[in-house]
Amino acid sequence: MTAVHTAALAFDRFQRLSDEDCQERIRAAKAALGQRAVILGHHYQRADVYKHADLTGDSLKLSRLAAQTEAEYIVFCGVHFMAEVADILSRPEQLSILPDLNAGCSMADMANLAKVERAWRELSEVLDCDEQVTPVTYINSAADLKAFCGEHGGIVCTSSNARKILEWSFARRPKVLFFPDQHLGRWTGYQMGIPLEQMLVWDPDEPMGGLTPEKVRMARLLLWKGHCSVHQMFQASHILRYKNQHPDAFVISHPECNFDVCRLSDYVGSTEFIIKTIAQAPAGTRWLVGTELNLVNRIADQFKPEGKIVQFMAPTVCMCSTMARIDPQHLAWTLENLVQGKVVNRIQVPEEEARLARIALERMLQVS
Ligand code: CIZ
Ligand code: SF4
Repeated sequence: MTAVHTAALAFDRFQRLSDEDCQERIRAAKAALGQRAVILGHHYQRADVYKHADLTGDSLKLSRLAAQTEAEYIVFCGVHFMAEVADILSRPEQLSILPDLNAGCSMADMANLAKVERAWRELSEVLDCDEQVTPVTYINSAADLKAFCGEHGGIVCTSSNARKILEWSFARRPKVLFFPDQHLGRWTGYQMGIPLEQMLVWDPDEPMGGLTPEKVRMARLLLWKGHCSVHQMFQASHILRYKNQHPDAFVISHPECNFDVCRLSDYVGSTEFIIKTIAQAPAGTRWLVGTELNLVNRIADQFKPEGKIVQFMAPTVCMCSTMARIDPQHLAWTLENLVQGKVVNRIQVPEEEARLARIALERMLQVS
């Protein structure tokens, strides 16, 4: 590992390459690495990077699959928290790599350990948190928040298993502090029959989350004031307009969309769910889809031969701009360094943090 910092190929030379020139270099480096590297492509990844992926899927599926491979290097074309999960769930000898360290998740950044610890302290003034509150973090969060959940009897969830995870949580303690995505939390709580008045937003920038002690005592689900900047672009009006033009269309949305969008949708679910639902639908059906553009474009192309019409929900372009930072230049740079035995952009979760985060992730894997 010591050579890593000394003689790695500089990124500058790659930055000037065209997207096309990178394609051949990526293919050549991949061939040279063979089984030693596995490239993971998240559903939201841009097409010119996604096409090089050995494995594709959502964040959890990819981390699980990567851990099952023999690969020494896990090159995660996704965002930072995903590469952290891959590091935590993979074997000690496998290294997790994020081709651009700036590929973060704006939603994950809406919660941090200092703010969550403050929330926990403030809640402890009103409640016995260890007896009454389960902390639940969406997988879209930093590893130290997963560790916080591991340490405090909490758990991780994804958009595929959020309901099972909340059921597990409420079976143990009467309240849940859910972060960082208020929309996933609210929609899941609503599906479970929790009244909206018992799901209150916790604003981490206000003392006591902006709530009174009475409200805290009354709430069952405390929803962190966070959201996805991509999914917040979809609006109820987009659905109403489309349904007006195409009354026979189906609407399918990701649970990171706001409550009105979810309520007006025929189906709500994770990326894996969206793909599966449209795949299984009869030929000739029409779909309006509320999730990231790269995935919607891919689904549209994939099912066009079956006569399925798949359209993007918003009139404007909504892409995950942070994931898009993983471009052909960064992938070529990462792989060519690996060919030369240089590991760049390794994501390594500190040991104790990883141990606690693994507890919360393993609870989730057991429950779902
Ligand atoms: O967990 C994931 O991969 C994300 C970010 C979304 C989803 O629904 O799969
Ligand atoms: Fe994060 Fe939103 Fe991008 Fe998903 S789409 S990775 S929640 S910023």
